[in-house]
Amino acid sequence: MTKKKTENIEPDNISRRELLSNSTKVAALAGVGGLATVTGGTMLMPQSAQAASGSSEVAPGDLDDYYGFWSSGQAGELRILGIPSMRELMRVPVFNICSASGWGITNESRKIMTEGLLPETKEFLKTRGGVYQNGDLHHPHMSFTDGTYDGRYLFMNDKANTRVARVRCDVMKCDKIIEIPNASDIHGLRPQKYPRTGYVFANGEHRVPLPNDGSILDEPEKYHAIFSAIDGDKMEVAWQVMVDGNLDNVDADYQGLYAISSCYNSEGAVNLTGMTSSEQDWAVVFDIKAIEGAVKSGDYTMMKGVPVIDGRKGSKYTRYIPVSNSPHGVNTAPDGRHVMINGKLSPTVTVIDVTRLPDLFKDKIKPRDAVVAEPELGLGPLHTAFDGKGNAYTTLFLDSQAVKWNIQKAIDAYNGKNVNPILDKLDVHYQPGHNHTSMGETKEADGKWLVSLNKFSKDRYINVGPLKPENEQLIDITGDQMKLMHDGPTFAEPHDCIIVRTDRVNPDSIWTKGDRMWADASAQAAKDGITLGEDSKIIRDGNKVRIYMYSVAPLFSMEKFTVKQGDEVTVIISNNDQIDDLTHGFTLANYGVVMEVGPQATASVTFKADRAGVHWFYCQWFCHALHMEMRGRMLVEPA
Ligand code: RUQ
Ligand code: CUA
Repeated sequence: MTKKKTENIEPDNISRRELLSNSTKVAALAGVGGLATVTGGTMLMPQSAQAASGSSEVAPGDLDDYYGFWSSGQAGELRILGIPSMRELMRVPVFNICSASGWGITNESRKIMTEGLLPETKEFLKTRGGVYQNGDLHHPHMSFTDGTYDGRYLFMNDKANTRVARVRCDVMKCDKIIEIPNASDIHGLRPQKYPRTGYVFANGEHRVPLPNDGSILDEPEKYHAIFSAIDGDKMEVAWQVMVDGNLDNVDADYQGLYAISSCYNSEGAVNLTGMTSSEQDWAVVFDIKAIEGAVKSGDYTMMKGVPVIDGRKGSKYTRYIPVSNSPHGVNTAPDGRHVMINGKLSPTVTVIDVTRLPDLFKDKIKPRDAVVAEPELGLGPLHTAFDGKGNAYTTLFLDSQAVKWNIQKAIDAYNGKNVNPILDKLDVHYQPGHNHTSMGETKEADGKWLVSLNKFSKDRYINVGPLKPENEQLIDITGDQMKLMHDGPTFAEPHDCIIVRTDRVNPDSIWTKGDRMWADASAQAAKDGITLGEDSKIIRDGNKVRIYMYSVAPLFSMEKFTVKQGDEVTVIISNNDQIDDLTHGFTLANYGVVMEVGPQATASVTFKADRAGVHWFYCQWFCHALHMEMRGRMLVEPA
């Protein structure tokens, strides 16, 4: 649809950003709602005016109110969008190989991609290029402090190769990737919300034999699914819990006491008919304090260096709350009390009240007594988001709708009152999976924007061939009725996202010299007597050659270097430019070598100089009027 500015008129000569940057004026306007106010001859708009005005337009040069952190599914990267403009701002390579930045090719990225792998995986990858070439990034979530985003890290899962990664929010680069032992295929992932992250909870979705070394094959009754708690500071698995069924999604409470996972395939089957044969599956509740106690007291089995607690049905560390067949999304409401288990195959969402969980663990109540509502919302409920005003927004995959409903009304209806909790339904296009509201998974949910991540775009765009983009829709939720504002096509597959107020994230514009990202290069330079960014030198060490140079637009400090065919060459480049947005690159022609070198950063890459001849290297990041001339030669003497 065409974006238009309506009711509220903004003076042309004052940008919204200028107005909003004056925090005292904005504070003075709190509570003014969607009305424009005239103060001292200047017309001011409160921040909420944008949503209330019925426009999602962010004019050229104006900035967005929120960061959207997007997954990319099987593309393996993290994406950053601006909300409400839905402009894609950046792609952060994580599990994928990136042709622009050299992620997966540079020494720094390859270290991150390999150091957290299990020994057997390192061995397996030896003949496969050393790193995994793909990933399946479903769920990006930010670290929390006291129930809201703290802007330190983003955590995300890789379903394809059983990994969890962390992205530093100061530079928006991945700094850790770990492989999760004992589990298979990490799917659901959420950070601990309180008191802080703390743990990152991660579900191993598929059941496999333990150990999965071929000694057990087609005996599904001996397969297990594993729940993991990762220490988000150290990026190490703290403990694991073995469960019954397949773990799907997970969320944490606001008390720091429980994590809850949806769990399907209570049948323990290995095919579709078997997995969906029973009418009932579970929400599994993990008692974090009790599990920590078990780790202390030794009530676990050590497996691949991780304490694994037996949390199968009947264990004191878990409770299995029966819910209808094949539940999917798990979402804790910002009221700190209600956790939604989305029905998927059932038209219902099951609402669990966390204040009843202590009694459940004491066996004072039955598992189903923790359920306080179960509204019937429509077909295919997958995920639920919140506005912080007591309302929930659930995606209906089969109905292709977003449904807005009231949590209290759903509880009243469950208690026999004759009320309809459903407040509104909106068609989305088409088949929504996840949805997300602005700040919606924190206690600061602000009820402004809802994004519906739709799996199909079908007819919404001009045809680009058999493979169509997905479609993400921006919905204004400030009014009683949801209002569709914007269609945004995206490439495979924006599985999930979070929407974070911009004041929570403060990335640097240039790197800090000596950053730990290139600690290895710094250490090697010190050994070689090199000052990074100052020395331009070739160090030969047997058949290992290290080329130290720096760059200042539009020059590399070396116009040529000579090596011998067969040498193992490491090129280390420090970008001495100190200006915002002045990234250089290093692409070595016909060697498959590329790297990004940000302002004040150092990056390195190692390759075998097995092709003799003249090979130009050039800067692939447009940096200067003479960018095309920013190049040099590698001369490889034939052996
Ligand atoms: S799960 S479409 Cu991979 Cu996020 Cu629900
Ligand atoms: Cu440096 Cu282009």
